[in-house]
Amino acid sequence: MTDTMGAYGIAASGQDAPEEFAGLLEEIRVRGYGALTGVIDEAQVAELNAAMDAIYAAQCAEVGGEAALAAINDADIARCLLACDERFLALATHPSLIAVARAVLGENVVLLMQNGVINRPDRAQFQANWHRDLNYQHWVNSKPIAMSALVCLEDFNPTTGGTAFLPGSHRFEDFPSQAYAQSAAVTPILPKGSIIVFDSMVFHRAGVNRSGGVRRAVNHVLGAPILAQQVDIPAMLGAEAPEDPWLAGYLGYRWNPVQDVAAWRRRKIAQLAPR
Ligand SMILES: O=C(O)CCC(=O)C(=O)O
Repeated sequence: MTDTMGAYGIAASGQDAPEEFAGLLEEIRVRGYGALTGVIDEAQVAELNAAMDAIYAAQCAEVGGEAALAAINDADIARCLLACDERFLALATHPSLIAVARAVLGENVVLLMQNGVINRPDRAQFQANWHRDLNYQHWVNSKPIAMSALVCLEDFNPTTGGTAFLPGSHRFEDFPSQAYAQSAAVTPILPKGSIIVFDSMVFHRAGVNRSGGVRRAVNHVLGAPILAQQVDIPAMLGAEAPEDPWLAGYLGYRWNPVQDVAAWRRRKIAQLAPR
C-alpha cells in the first residue's frame, strides 16, 4: 500500500472574488460591514413590510399572544419568514446576497436564520442591545465564519433607528467599555432597499427609532456549515430538498443533523452524482 498524501475537508483557498465586490469585501474585512444599495425596489419593500406584519401577528397567536414573546425578549421579531411566505425565500436567495456570501464565506454556506426585526418608535427593541450575531462568542477568527445580511425595509439613519456598528470590533475579543462604544458607534445612512452586509462577529445594535413610523428589516445570518441553524429550516419548509445541490446545502438539507449513522450515510449516498 502506498502512502498517498490525500486530504479531505479542505476547501480551495484564495478564490478570486468577483471584481465588483472588491471594495465591499475590503470594508467587511477591515471595518466589519459594508452595504449594497438599490437591491430591492420600492414595490417589493412595501410588500415585504406588509407581509412581515401578517407573519408576526400569526406567530404571536401561535404562542398565546405577544406578551409571551415579550417575556422571552422576542417581541417584534418575526422568525423564519421564508417558511411562511415565498417572497422571503426569494429574499434569502437573492442573487446579490448569495454572490456576496460565496465571496465572503466560500462555496459551503448554510442559512442559519432569517429574522424580521420590527423597530417601533414607541417601544424598546431587544436588538437595540449591543450584540454579535454569533451570540456569547468572545474570541476572534482570522477569516469570517458567518456573515449577516440585513435588508433595510425603511430608510436607515439615526432618526429612524438604523443599525449602529462598532467598526473593527470583529477583530477584538471582548466588548469595549460603554463609553467607548457610545463614542465609536457609526450608523450607516442608507436608503430602503439596501442590504447591510457584515461580519456576524462585529458588534452592532438596532438604533432607537425617533421617527413617526415603524422601521422594519430582515436579517439573515449565513455561516459555514459547522454552525447550526436556529430552527430546522428543511423541516419548516416541509418539502423535498431543492434539486439545485448548492441551494439544498444553503437551506440546510445537506448538513443538518440526521437521526442516526445509517441515515447520515444514506443521505451522502443519495447525494452522489448519478453515473
Ligand atoms: O434591526 C436592526 O437594526 C439590527 C438587527 C439586529 O441586530 C439583529 O437582527 O441581529
